[in-house]
Amino acid sequence: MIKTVETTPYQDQKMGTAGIRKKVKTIIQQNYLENFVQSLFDSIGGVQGKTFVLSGDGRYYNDIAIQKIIKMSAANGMKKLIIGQNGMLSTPASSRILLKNKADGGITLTASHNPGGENGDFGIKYATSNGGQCSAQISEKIYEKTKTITSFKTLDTPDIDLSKLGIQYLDHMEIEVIDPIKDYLLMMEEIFDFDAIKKLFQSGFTFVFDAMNAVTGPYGIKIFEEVLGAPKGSVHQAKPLPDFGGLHPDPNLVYAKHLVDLMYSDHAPDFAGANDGDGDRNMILGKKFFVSPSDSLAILTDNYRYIPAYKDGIYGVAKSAATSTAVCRVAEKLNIACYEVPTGWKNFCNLMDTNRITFCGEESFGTSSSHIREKDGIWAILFWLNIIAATGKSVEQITRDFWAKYGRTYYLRFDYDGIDSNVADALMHDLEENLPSFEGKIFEGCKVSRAHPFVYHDVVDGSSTKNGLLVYFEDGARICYRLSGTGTNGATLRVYIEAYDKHNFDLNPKDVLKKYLKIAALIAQIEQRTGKTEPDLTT
Ligand code: G16
Repeated sequence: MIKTVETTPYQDQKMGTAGIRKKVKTIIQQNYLENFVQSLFDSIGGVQGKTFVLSGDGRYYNDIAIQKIIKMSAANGMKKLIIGQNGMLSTPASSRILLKNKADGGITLTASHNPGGENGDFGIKYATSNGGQCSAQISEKIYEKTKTITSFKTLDTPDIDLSKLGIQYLDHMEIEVIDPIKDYLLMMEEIFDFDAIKKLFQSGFTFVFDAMNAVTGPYGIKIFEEVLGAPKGSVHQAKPLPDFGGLHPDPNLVYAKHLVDLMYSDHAPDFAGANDGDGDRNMILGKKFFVSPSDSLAILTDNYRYIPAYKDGIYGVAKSAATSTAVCRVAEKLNIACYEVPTGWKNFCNLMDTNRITFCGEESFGTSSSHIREKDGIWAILFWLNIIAATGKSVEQITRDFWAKYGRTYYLRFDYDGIDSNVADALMHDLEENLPSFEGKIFEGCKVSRAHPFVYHDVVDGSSTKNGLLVYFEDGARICYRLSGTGTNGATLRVYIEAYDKHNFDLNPKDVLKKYLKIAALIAQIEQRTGKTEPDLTT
């Protein structure tokens, strides 16, 4: 029985870098989720006769939200929903399922790398038929709709059993509950040399995959342990938990410190990889060795020929403006295009759809290729394993060879968290105004060569986006400032700094970048405006 429920709009349902992301206590307000979902449906011309992929990363409220959306989908005339068993799919698997089934859209319930649980975050990512997250223009349309919505449609019906694989019906809508891993595994087998990786494990190569108690645990067990033969127990924190076991499921040096500690101990295995809450981010570590995400993108690109799916050649590459320029040097050598786009994976999708790029990546621990339209944590780990299997070299050796060939780009991101949004906006606004006045000036002995906002002109759809402010130095160093689009607690100012060194590869990145951090704080007046004398987080 279709019910039309009257509702009043919320005014804070603007989507950020990747969908809408809020504290759980915000999302569970009366009709909050329903308002957003109905606005989404309405702003894309309804869902009558359409097929969607619907799932989540299993975080707190996933089970309740998914039932609400199933009922709303049926009431709005959706033809079919494809759902991962128990309502769960990783973000990359969801993109794969969407593309494989030529679905019209996808909804992923996740706040990605943000903490889960009752006091954590929840979110909704919306993907269009190309498998990638919707454009800023569509997000804007949805937001406009949320501000005036007056009713939504749902069904008065019991919950659907999502533990059972197969097809069932709700009213006229087909619901197909699928194995969340099968298609994703098939795709990975098509891309990588699984036999070579199996031999690597047979040779006694030791390995840890840390799923951070999040969605990719079962994928890790199946792919690394059962199919590739990594010893049982190689996958750590493998059971997806609604609160990620209290972890902040962001695989970086700070939030995956337990893994970093293991890799810098005397019991370190040969390799460790970790994924985030929804499985799109990755971290790569060797024995007593960390690979920065910007370097990882560059190294994978430089070694593409070892991977069966790419061995015949790749199109160009792309990185977000905030990501280091390491991959640009590889692209130059390979004589392929290197694009620089605003932060947000959706900005790579047009380039992939038009065969301009094969690989892309971001400093925020995301790397992937055109096999899907999302970043892919397990893909990145398999890529590294495949290179190791093909070359017989360690993570450290592969990285050192890379530095020897191209020089080392020292890179770190410094985050200033929990700033009042008005203060943060004013800081960015004034800094942008002042940028031209820095050109030619010398700070701490470093001369600014250029300083300007990063403006991207999409070569495919002609749209323009401004995202971040850039300051370049004559010595090759660079500072990028931008405000995070994924936080739920005030504003986060991110300061990304890189410095290039052709000869010295063993310096401490913090030492190398110290003077640029000082300059960054000085020219943006960070302390005067925020009261912060140092960043809250360095990754
Ligand atoms: C999302 C996007 C990424 C982007 C990141 C940036 O990541 O999908 O493409 O790099 O946000 O976050 P921020 O705006 O906070 O710097 P995820 O993993 O949260 O989906």
